[in-house]
Amino acid sequence: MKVGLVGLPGSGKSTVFEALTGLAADPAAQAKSRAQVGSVKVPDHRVDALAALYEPKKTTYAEVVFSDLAGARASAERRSLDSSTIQAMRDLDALCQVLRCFDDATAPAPADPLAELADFALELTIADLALVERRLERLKKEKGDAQEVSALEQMREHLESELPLRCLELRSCDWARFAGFQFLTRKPRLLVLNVDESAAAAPPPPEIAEAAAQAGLGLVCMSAKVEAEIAQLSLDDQLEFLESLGLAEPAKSRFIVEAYRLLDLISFLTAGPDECRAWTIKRGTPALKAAGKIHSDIERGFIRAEVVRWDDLTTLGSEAKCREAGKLKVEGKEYVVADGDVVHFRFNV
Ligand SMILES: Nc1nc2c(ncn2[C@@H]2O[C@H](COP(=O)(O)OP(=O)(O)O)[C@@H](O)[C@H]2O)c(=O)[nH]1
Ligand SMILES: [Mg+2]
Repeated sequence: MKVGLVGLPGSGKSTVFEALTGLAADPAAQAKSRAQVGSVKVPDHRVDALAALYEPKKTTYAEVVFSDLAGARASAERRSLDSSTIQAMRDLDALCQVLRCFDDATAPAPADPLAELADFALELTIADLALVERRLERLKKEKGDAQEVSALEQMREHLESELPLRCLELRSCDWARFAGFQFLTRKPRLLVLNVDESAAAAPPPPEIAEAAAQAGLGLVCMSAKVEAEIAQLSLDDQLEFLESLGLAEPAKSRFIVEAYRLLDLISFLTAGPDECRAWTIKRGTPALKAAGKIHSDIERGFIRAEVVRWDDLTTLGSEAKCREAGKLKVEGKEYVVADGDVVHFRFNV
């Protein structure tokens, strides 16, 4: 899963990146306006419990890859995004928009997260509209498919009313047909409200929570500066620092929970003396496809999936005990894998 940090310059993207990945901003990447990439292990108490049971050689958490899109520069008169940033955003699974909600003496204006949100939404809309118009022109010249033309005209009208494509139902074709366009206003978007240190533990301001809910966007509140400092500490010191701020966990954990919810992702697990591991899949994935996530050979030679719930396994202590207790299910290709399933795939090699 690739998540990109986007937003206006000075909103705190690089600081959020540091808070999430523990990696400091790389000035060389920034100077070349290149995206900096870092991954975050997804904290998972189920993996920890399985590792305590099996004492495996290796413990592997799921990972989310973040990129800090350093190229997002504003022009002086209009806070517009450059074309390389827009292109980089199209390749992402989700956009995480950082909004400045702290006062910064060096910033050109006081914090106005609602205006930032509206400006940025408009930028995404304009970028998608340009794409739709270019395609329409091409199709008209080439006398292209009438259904596609009609769908694109519907999109144009919708975007011209400043509405995101996320909330458009097409009349003449399926959205799948337009997957290659990577429309920005259809991407899941998570808002990160970057607040002042003094508000690190406060709930988000109600007007922003309301705007996020109305736009159908996820919202996480954090003070990136504080969280970036926390990320540099040892685990013990982290807990102490968090407690002194009135926080129960680092923003990273809340952030990842929100990102999973937004993208409708879940984790299934594999466990044994060699490795205990979490795997990320989309909710609703059948066992056969989940097997392919581990290895294409397992998908190809799939025989069956033996499934136990992680808490049954850690309570009862072994797969054999789960089988005796009737807690082990034998499932076929079509079985829809659930969050927290521990799966043992049987397959032909
Ligand atoms: N007071 C305060 N300053 C912050 C916070 N987050 C970022 N900054 C500062 O704001 C400036 C811009 O942050 P940066 O992460 O470089 O923004 P970017 O342009 O979006 O990557 C830097 O001087 C940061 O130190 C925060 O939560 N509180
Ligand atoms: Mg930056």
